[in-house]
Amino acid sequence: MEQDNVSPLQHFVVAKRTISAVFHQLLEFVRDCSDFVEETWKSEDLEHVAQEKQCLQIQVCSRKLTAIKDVLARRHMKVAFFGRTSNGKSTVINAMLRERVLPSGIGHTTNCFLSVEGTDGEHAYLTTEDSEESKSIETVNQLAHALHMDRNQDSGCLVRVFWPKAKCALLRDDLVLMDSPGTDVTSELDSWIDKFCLDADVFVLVANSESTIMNTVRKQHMDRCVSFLVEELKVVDLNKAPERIFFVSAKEVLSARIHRAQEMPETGDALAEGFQERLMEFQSFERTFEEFISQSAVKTKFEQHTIRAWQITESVKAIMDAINISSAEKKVFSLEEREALMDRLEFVQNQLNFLTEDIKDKIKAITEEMADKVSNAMAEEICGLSVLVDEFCSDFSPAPNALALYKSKLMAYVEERMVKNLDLHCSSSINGYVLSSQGDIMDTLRPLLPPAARCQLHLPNRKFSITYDLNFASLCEDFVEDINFNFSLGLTFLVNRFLGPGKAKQALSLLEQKLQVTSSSAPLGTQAQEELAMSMATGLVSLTSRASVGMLVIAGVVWRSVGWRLIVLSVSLYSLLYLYERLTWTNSAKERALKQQFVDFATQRLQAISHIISSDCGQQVQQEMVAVFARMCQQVDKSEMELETEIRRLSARIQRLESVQKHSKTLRHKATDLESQLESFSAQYLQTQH
Ligand SMILES: Nc1nc2c(ncn2[C@@H]2O[C@H](COP(=O)(O)OP(=O)(O)OP(=O)(O)O)[C@@H](O)[C@H]2O)c(=O)[nH]1
Ligand SMILES: [Mg+2]
Repeated sequence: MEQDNVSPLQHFVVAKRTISAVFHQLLEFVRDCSDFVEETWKSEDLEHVAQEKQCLQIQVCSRKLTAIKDVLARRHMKVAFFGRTSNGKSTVINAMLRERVLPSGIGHTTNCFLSVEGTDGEHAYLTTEDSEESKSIETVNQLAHALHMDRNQDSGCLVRVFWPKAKCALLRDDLVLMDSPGTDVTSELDSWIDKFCLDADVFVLVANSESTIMNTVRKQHMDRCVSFLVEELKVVDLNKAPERIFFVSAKEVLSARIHRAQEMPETGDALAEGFQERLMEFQSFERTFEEFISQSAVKTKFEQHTIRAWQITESVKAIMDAINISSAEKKVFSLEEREALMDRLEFVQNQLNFLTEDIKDKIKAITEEMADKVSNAMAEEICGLSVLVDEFCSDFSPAPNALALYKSKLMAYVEERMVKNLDLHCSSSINGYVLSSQGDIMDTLRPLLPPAARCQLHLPNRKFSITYDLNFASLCEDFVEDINFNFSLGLTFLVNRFLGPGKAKQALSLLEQKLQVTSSSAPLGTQAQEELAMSMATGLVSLTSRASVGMLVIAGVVWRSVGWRLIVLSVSLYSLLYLYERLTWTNSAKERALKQQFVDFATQRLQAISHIISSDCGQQVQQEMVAVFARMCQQVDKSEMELETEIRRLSARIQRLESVQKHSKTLRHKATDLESQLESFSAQYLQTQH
């Protein structure tokens, strides 16, 4: 009948299951948090959003929770029975277990601490402190025998008896009953009680109260017990104390229960006077005991742990809050930093485009200016060419080979001197100008570079030198000198004088041909004759046009008036002059003539190529400027790329920070969830509030 109701012990069992489940979740949660904090702390790009201290703190929490979880799993309710020897401690336990589990008898029976707890197996067994081995027992006699046979056994030992749960309902609910040797056995008992019973949730003092059938005697016992509980132990209020004192006959209840279990007719004790009353008192004791132990055990076994769990969730929350705040702050910084970098990148890109146009114009202007400079210098050099040529001295010989050598030497000399002069006049100023312009460009571009890179921006070490590609050898390749003797009043000269060099040449070559033909006694070709006649005719026409008819008239008059003497004199003078000129036509005269011809020729050629040379020099300047500008642009490009990389890195970091922030919030919510579970556990089982 008494088993129909749900045992109050279930309160503990359910509470244990509930709190264990909460702890299980809590442990999983704290492990997640630990992983998260560690990962965040170790992640380099997050720059200590989480700290090592937090990491260690959460690891400590995790370890504590693991320990608590293990302890909780082993948690059970424990009741310790104590009292003087032979007062019936073992008998009360047996009565509660409804079976003779523990030995009892007259005299000192229980000689050590004996705990009884449930086992899921079918067979009872016992274990002792000094060995791992479990010893099988079937009956109480075997147990008594086992206990007495063990010589090492003394009162300070603990023997754990495991009794099949199937045989006894009470043991199913995590209950451990602890029997002790009589308090009057040894003085060491106190320390043993500390050792084995300190974690007991309920203490039952079993006292002998024989003859309590008489009400007067019963009252004396009651008064004594109340005063013991209230005044000596101070564990209960005076008005509550009587509710904690029970007058029972364990011996009767045990035997009646065994009889009923064996379905035997109730005899003996069961029929004794007042038995039903005492049975009810025993049941009342059992009920009260169960309620007490359940309430008390839940409180003593779980309250501290619940508080601890609460503290852990609080500290986890604090850590998550710290991470949340720190990641939010860092995110703001990163966003600002990225914004600034993006602005900077845009500025650099725009400015570079703008400056490039400007610099291109500048380079163009410099190019033109430098070309002009070279052109002017060239003009000067061309003017001074005859001086240069005059200054040249080398062995001169009209022999063809020697002459060719002389000319090539002359050209090399003139070229060398001219280049040297140009170099002297232009190069240093061009160099200076180029250098200062490059410096200007550099100064314009420098602000586009990050401060650290600014000092790395410098002009190229190599010196820019301009090349003047005159190349006289090919320029004057087709120079042909004329150092044959030409009498100043000779036919060639005169023809030259009157016909102009082109026609004179034609006429003279025809004349030459005629002479050759004459010398080889061959008749002059009709065509050649005609051509000569034509030349002479055109020459005459030209003569008529140039010298006036008046001259001819004067000549005729002179002829008539001066007569033949003058003609002889003239011829003599003419011959003398010829002779003189012929004699003075020496090598040095030839050299002079060649030099003069060369000067004329080269002047003409140089004038023709002057603009090519100067624009080539301009090109060289331009190339140099463009190359240096390109190198500087490369530096700016590099810094742009660095900016872009940095922006990408920051974007990734912002994303990471956002996810850390989100995760820390999620974990914080989870902590709050767990706290509300702990709160409802406390409200339901501990009647406390955090
Ligand atoms: N009349 C009566 N006898 C009892 C009662 N309870 C126990 N006894 C008897 O008292 C004797 C001692 O009982 P135990 O249960 O062995 O006492 P204990 O306190 O365990 O003794 P130790 O183990 O020696 O300390 C036994 O012979 C029991 O039968 C009871 O309620 N009424
Ligand atoms: Mg005993």
